[in-house]
Amino acid sequence: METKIGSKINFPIQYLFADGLALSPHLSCSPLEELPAVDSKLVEMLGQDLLPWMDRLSPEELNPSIYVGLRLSSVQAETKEALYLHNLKLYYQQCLLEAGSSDGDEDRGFQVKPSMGQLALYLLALRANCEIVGGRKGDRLVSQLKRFLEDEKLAIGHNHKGHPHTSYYQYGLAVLALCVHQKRLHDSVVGQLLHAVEQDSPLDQGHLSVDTAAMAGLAFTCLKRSHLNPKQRERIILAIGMVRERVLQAQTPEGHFGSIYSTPLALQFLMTSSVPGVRLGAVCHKAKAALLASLQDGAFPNTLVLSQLLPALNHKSYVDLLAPDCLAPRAALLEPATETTSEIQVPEPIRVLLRVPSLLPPYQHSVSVPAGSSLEDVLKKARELGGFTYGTRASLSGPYLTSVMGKEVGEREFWQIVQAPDTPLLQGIADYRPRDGETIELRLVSW
Ligand code: B12
Repeated sequence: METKIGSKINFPIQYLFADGLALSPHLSCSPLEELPAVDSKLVEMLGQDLLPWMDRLSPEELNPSIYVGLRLSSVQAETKEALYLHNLKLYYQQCLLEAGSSDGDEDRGFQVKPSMGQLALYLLALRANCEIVGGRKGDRLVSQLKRFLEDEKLAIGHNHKGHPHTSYYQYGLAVLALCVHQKRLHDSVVGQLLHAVEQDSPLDQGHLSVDTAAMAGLAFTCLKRSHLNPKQRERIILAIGMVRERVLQAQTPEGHFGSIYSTPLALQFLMTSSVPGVRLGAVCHKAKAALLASLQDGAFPNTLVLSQLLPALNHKSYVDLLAPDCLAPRAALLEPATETTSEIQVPEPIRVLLRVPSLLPPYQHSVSVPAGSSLEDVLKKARELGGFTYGTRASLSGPYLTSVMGKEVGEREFWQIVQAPDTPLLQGIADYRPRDGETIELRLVSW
């Protein structure tokens, strides 16, 4: 079973806002802004949550995003960081070697090859250590990523009617990763991402998620600053404005951009996107306040999202990897003290109704689990009871549900997790903890 991080963070809310942050309209998203003292305490606690993950060095658990998040944060894991990067290098370079010499023999060595997005995150990790890819190994990595992007460009097609094999999120991530290493992409490759953003009308709800838009915005900002595609400059500047508008329009009354979990990337993007005459301070501040309130409720147990949040709390974004500051002082993280509980409390049992309406015959069963169990525990219990099966795939966000009752997802389909009657969950099976009496539906949907 997955071990989860993120014990509830018990900051008194008045402490979080002790310096009057909540009311200051002057706090901008500018990276030049002084880091408020309250943030450094918070960052330290969040960084500590990442520490146990730095010890997980098996190929399935290595996550370049964690490394990038820490390097762009104000905290450091000292020797663990170097060891982690070393293992990332061993794994990714080995994968590339295998890819180069596989001769179609897919089964040798690593079971699952890194996706375009994972390779891109690895490139970001190298840059976070102030490395510029070069040499034979580096060139192979860059060529591989460029090939991936060319394939995606073709999959979308000249008429833009197709879809990337992965997603526009990974497309943006790959453009960004090559950009921070100053690797030029053909205008037509950048053009496909520009087109996706240009066609995404916020008035029409927008088909790109806030995360995807923010990732594209970070990629465009990098391209703008690096002058890598001068012929596209005007279009890039306009697209940055469109992304900004899309992200700002997605702000909820509480202050999040999209959902709580897309706010970290949205903030990273907005911090890079200061415009003369446009004050983003108040909106960004509201978002930050909403995030802090959510943290207070222990709402950030997912490592991947934490790794996207840490840079934002340090007023940094992935675009800073264009010129990373590897000498910036960062506070050393201390291993969290292990809690000793004297009494072993047996949690009350709760009942969760699990439904799979998409299949014939539909499945419906009430499952009893101890209070505090994850949805994954519910699925396991249902499987033990018989009549229910499911499968998962490891991902950087945790276990991703890929099949239910033997039904594997097809292209551009996924098993959506919904709290009945109609609320898609904001967390995956490992992180979400259902309450007593709740009904969870697994729906096969297209995306
Ligand atoms: C694209 C995307 C999707 C696509 C993935 C399909 C595809 N071919 O790309 C679709 C639309 C299907 C999807 C589904 C879901 N997603 Co989604 N997704 C993303 C997005 C925008 C990018 C992921 C990515 O490519 N990362 C980069 C690559 C390199 O990393 P990777 O690990 O190899 O990527 C894989 C996983 O991320 C996996 N995946 C995608 N979403 C999720 C969610 C969870 C919880 C898990 C474990 C895995 C997972 O699919 C990726 C492609 O294989 C992220 C945004 C973000 N900030 O990370 C949200 C994000 C990860 N998704 C999220 C959520 C909540 C979901 C759902 C649980 C929604 C739901 N109610 O059903 C489902 C997953 C259900 C399941 N079956 O387990 C949240 C997770 C928040 C959290 N607390 O961890 C994010 C952060 C969005 C957000 N801001 O709220 N997602």
